[in-house]
Amino acid sequence: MEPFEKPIYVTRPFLPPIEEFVAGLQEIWDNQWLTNDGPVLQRYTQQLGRYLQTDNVCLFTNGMLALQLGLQGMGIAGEVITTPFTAVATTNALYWNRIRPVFVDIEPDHYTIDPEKVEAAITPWTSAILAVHVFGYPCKVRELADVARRHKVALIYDAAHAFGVEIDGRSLAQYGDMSMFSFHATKLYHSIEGGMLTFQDSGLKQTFDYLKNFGFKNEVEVVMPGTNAKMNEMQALMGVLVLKHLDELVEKGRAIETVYRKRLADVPGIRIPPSLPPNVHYNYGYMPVEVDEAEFGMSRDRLYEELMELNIHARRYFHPLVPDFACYQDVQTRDPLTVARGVAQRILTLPTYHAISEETVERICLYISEMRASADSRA
Ligand code: T4K
Repeated sequence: MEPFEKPIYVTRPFLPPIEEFVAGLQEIWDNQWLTNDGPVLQRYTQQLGRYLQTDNVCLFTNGMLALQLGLQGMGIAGEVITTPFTAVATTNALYWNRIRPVFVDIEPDHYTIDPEKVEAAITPWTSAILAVHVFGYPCKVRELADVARRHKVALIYDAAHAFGVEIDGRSLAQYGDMSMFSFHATKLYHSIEGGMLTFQDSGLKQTFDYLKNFGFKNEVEVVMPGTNAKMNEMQALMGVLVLKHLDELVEKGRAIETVYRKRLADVPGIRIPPSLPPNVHYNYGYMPVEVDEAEFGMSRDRLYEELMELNIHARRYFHPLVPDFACYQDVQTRDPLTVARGVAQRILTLPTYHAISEETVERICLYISEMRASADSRA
């Protein structure tokens, strides 16, 4: 097995033609307006609103701050029921609001929070559910909405991975009370760094605008102790330009996923999450698989290392589980998180992005199946 000459990363950002970015920069130069609700940001906000069919859009410098300020602006406090199988940013957003995370288990197919476990964990102190459309796989939105309604708690989605995902032709932004989308460079759709909140209560817009700009109402009035979480004009420009290419990025991701599914389907010990139902329009931003050590003949970590030797930089998103990080170990968890712990031990996210060739994906799959075969011959 020959290593790849250049590293094959888990993802690479899509960059629009540089001439388009330079033309946009010229406008920013002419405006001499770099941040603080500039004209490019305003145009971008409107564009996103049209795309998502909502006026309730607020942009931030990154997804973590968007979620943190979103929770603050909604007045979420006490306990929030959330998933352990996510990027630590989800839980950190609770931490920065002094909210206690209550971790409950996930469902095994697509790794999203289990609505029955959520309902069982509700207490008088619960103010919200914070669910994650992890890898862009939609949560069980109807079941979660029922639980939230029955118990009168807010339903908030970390949709960091889910820009472009739709159920029944409706963007995931239309579900729940508020959703946060990350536009970080490692996401299928990005604005270099960036974050967006979408929400149902239009009254929140003003609060979010205050919170991301120190709490300023005007030059002489500060109405709440906000922070600085504004998106700048260069980020907005990148967001505008990448948006034009979203459909091609999704289509490319779909083609790559098809190759992985075909080539890995018969490799014993490699499990690919089931295809999503036809009413879901997926964005193909991630390619997670699970490695069953007994069946594959090699642990997930060993496979990760062997791939690294071949210059294939797969990632173990999301291992360790958030409650297992040192800084969260004193958070009491009643749920043993059996499914999440198993998934975190087995998960491996394989490279997928617009510029990866199908030949490269074929070669990655071939190496994985050869490793399985050599594990067999050693046995
Ligand atoms: N909620 C969830 C569920 C999230 O996953 C995240 C972020 C957030 C909230 C918070 O959203 P943001 O505040 O980030 O908007 C990455 C990202 O930094 C992070 O955005 C993301 N989740 C997390 C899952 O992944 P790392 O540590 O894996 O990134 P890094 O630097 O190792 O990059 C991964 C690979 O991408 C590299 O091996 C090479 C490639 N890469 C990366 C960058 C930055 C490039 O080719 N070019 C680049 O510019 O965290």
